Amino acid sequence: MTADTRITLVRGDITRQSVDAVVNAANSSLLGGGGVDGAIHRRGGPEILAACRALRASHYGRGLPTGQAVATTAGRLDARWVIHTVGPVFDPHEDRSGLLASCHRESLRVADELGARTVAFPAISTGVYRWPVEDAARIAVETVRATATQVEEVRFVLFDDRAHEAFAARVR
Ligand code: AR6
Repeated sequence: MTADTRITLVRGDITRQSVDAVVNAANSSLLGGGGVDGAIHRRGGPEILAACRALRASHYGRGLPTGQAVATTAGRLDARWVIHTVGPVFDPHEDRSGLLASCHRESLRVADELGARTVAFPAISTGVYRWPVEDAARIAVETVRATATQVEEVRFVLFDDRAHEAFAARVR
């Protein structure tokens, strides 16, 4: 981040945020799933899935690799773009924290390319992908702080109290 970047926290639903870009905790198929991904596609409507399918056909026939990020329209969300990134599945026997950091760094890089100034992130990998939320919060906040970006507000949108507390402990 730069001196002008603010990190803010909200407890709530990421699909209800008014921001330039919403980050999606996707999977490499880009074809939707449960959790945040399901919620974004449900509320954002079929335009997002159509854009994901087009991206698959043009660039990601083998899927979007873990740690990378790519943008589509935000459909009916109150945002201009959805930035899809693929978090790592937590593995207690292998340190994949570099990939989780990469999701945040790459999402901010894509946001900068788009000119997005406000970006909402969910707690990537902490649901279906089982990453312990306290550790994910540490990685997410440290990575945002270490990344040079033109984004003015990075808003972490946390779905439950535990995630909110984990992020609050890192941002305070
Ligand atoms: N707004 C904000 N946060 C949410 C919302 C919401 N509407 N819904 C869930 N969360 P997950 P992952 C929280 O499982 O672990 C999908 O099937 C949730 O409580 O969405 O990266 C994809 O297609 C948790 O803290 O993402 C992939 O297959 C966090 O968002 C896979 O899940 C992330 O949970 C990705 O797993």
